[in-house]
Amino acid sequence: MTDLSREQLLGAYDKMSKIRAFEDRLHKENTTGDIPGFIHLYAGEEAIATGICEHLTPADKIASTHRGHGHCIAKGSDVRSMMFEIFGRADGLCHGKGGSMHIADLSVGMLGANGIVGGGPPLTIGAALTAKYRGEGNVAVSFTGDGGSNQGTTFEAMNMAVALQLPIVFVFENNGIGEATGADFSIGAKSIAARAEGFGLPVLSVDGSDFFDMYAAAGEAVGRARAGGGPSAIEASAIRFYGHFEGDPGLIRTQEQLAAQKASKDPLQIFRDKAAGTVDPAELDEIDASNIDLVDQAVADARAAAEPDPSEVDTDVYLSY
Ligand SMILES: Cc1ncc(C[n+]2csc(CCOP(=O)(O)OP(=O)(O)O)c2C)c(N)n1
Repeated sequence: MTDLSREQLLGAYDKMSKIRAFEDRLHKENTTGDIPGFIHLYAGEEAIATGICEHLTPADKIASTHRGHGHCIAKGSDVRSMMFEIFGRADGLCHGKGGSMHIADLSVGMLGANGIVGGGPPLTIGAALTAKYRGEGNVAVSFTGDGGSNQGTTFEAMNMAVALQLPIVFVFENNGIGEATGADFSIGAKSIAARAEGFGLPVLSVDGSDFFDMYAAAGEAVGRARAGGGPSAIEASAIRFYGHFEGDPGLIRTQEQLAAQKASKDPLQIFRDKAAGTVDPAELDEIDASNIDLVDQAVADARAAAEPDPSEVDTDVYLSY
């Protein structure tokens, strides 16, 4: 099944379970009206970010999308500081000034969530170029949705990555929908993978609901980049469990369709099924319970914490060189 040790398996499950606990809780918290700004939840896509980030070090850089909490957690950001950030608190990861859609954590190589669909790939090109010139074996990864895969910025980035043979992996998270537009309609060529191949990238198409598939593909692509073998792309299919944003009535699919999708494409359940025999389900239950507690405490602390002082409105915003 995999060459991962039991400890590595538990560590990977812990990340996916943290993402799920975080997102499920935010789904509830958002209804209170106490969270400033929009939030987009990553539940259902946990295996994609985790499968990739298990191959990365803090010196490797990732660029996220507007759906960025899972990428942050998988890259190693502190869940409590993330919750503070999403509640707009002074002690948040970005001192409460980024919120959900611009959350970033340079300490772990997470260059940021991004309100500009297709904004991540060009950012990652910069990081990959830096990595190549420094020659320290670091890599860059961009996460992009099926909608973002149609952006001109993404095309330019893929072309530049191939032309310059950069150490980069383009991960396309194909959840089948961009806001309320089906990928089968918006992708003229009908295949993200074939289009990426057209740019000269080696491409792997995987079930992004399956951590083990994702981990194997990521190992190949990240390994190639790290060894100086150039860029790759991965098209990972998955479903999102919630609406496009919190507050979206989700009319694009019926509750029955969603329930059927969740029953067959739940990354945590797929992990449990595949890891049975290697990992005791009771250990995974304990991980889930401890992550629910962690998030519980993070919400309570964030709610009680101070907002940034108005006098600091323009700090952390501009950078001088
Ligand atoms: C340049 C730009 N165009 C449009 C939007 C509005 N918008 C926000 S999210 C989104 C859909 C993105 O879909 P996808 O890339 O598939 O990611 P998903 O939401 O499915 O994770 C759109 C069109 C935007 N934020 N930026």
